[in-house]
This record gives sequence, C-alpha cells and structure tokens, in this order.
Amino acid sequence: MAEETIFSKIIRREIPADILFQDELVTAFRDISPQAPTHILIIPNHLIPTTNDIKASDELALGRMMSVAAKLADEAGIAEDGYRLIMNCNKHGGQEVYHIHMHLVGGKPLGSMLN
Ligand code: IU
Repeated sequence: MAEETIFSKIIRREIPADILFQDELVTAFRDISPQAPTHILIIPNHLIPTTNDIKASDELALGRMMSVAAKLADEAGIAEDGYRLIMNCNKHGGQEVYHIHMHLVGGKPLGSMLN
C-alpha cells in the first residue's frame, strides 16, 4: 500500500491550497512554487504514486486530467499562445511528490528544453 502524500491532504482540504477545480475524479490547484505565470497541478483524487503505476482502471481519471488541463488553460488565457503539460517520474524525471501530477505551465515562452 503506497503512502499518502501531502496531495491527499490538499484533496481532502485538510491543508490549504488554491484549488481551481475539483470533481469526483481529479483536483487542480496552483503550484506553491510557480515556475511560470501560470503553473497549475492536476492530480487524480486517488493515489497513484508514479506514472509506472498507472493501470487501465485509472484511464477515466487520467483522461479527466487532460480535459481539465485544456479547460484551465483556456480559463487562464494561455490556450492560444500555448503551454506545456509535464509529468515527472521517479529520480531521473525529477519527481518530488509521489502522487502523480500533471504540471500545466504557461504564460511565457518556455524555450526549447523539455524540462
Ligand atoms: P514534481 O514533478 O514532483 O517535481 O513536482 C512537485 C511540485 O509540487 C513542485 O512544483 C512543487 O512546487 C509542488 N508542490 C506544491 O504545489 N505544494 C506542496 O505542498 C508541495 C509541492 I510538498
């Protein structure tokens, strides 16, 4: 059984976060340490530690993460200029929190690097 992270407490609203969207499958909130004018994290409400752990039964939540990213990018006014969606996995990927999350980053040119 994987250990909960601080993100589970954010989902349950036990600790404060700037939550922009929440439904039965996913939660989206502003990153506490933004790397760009728009930096939002979109996470499944149930714990999946890394992208290695994604199962077919997670597909509904993963799909919802994508559609919520598109909706929030539109609401943030960054859809036309563009943005980046990033999911980091394990040590080489730079993953710090072991509850999968999609970074929605934009609001400025992001350069040519993938990270
Ligand atoms: P990473 O992909 O695991 O490296 O990203 C973790 C992100 O979670 C990172 O951008 C942190 O700033 C962010 N974060 C947060 O928004 N709120 C928190 O309480 C914690 C981390 I801990």
